[in-house]
Amino acid sequence: MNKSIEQIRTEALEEIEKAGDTEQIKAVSVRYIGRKGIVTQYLRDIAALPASQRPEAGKKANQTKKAIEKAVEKALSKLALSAKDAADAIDVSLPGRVSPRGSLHPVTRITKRICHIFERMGFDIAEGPEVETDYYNFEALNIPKNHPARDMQDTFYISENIVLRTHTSPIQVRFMEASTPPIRIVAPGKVYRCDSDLTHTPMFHQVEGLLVDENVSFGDLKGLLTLFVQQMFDEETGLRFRPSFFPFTEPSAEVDIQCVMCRGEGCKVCSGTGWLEVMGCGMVHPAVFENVGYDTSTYSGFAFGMGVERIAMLKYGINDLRMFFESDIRFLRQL
Ligand code: 2NL
Repeated sequence: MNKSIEQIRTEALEEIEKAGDTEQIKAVSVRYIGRKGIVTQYLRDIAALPASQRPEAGKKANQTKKAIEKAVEKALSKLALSAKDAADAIDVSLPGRVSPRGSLHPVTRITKRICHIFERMGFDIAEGPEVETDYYNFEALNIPKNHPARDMQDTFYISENIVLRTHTSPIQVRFMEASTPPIRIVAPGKVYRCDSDLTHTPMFHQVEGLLVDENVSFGDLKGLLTLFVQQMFDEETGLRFRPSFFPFTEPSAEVDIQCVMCRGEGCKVCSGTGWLEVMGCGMVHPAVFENVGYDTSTYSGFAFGMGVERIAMLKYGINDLRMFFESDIRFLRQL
């Protein structure tokens, strides 16, 4: 026994204090209170002391052993706690987790853009039901009972008198019924036709427009649609009005714009004609005004309608209509 028990105790506690990991703490523990440890040995050696010294020496050695045990235990649990803290800690140097951001569908974007151009010219947005009565979808629009558009082959019938609207015109009929001129509205929305092939989907999108006031002329219609085409495509885009027919307008016209691909030279997109059909229009038929109770000697008006997918295809240079409906994220991200 060349070292005092106090000295042994001080050294042991110092070593435990310095031990950096579990391994080192355990090694210190073994060295002092293991089977052949310094304190263990010390306890054994007490037997050789004179009887008078044994109780005092034994007491001190046992206290030392207990103190070391406690210190080891404390050091180990402190280490375990700091390991847990490290595991829970936030590493501020890691790159952030990026959550994918959504965006508007190209059809929605083009719809908004079309509407916005007319809104800036004083038009309001009007909406209405997609499930319509035969009256609002056909009858009020001067589409007679025997008209091919009314055929089951072309229209989705819910029942004898209820259909999925085939155009957004019924919105405008409802709007006229509920108000008095002057009226300036655009009516965007989904429309349905019993048709499905390369260039037709059973559901597509339309924007129609209606202006009713006193002394509205076909010249006003031409002026408005010219401004629209120049803002939707570009200032340089030429347009022409070709005579056409719709039951709800008279006279009626198709609007063609100079081909956006070849600028009117003639190419695959415009089938060599240099022109692309973009919408239909005309002066509101007197029969439609009569159906909504407007005095045709006071009021006149014009209306127009366009397919949003068609405009979107021309704007984005897409040749397959089905791309809009497949929800392929790679396609949608490109636009
Ligand atoms: C097209 C042609 C058109 C209208 C829609 C309309 C609405 C009312 C009265 C008269 Cl309430 N007309 N709408 C007029 C002419 C053409 O759409 O090709 N759409 C895709």
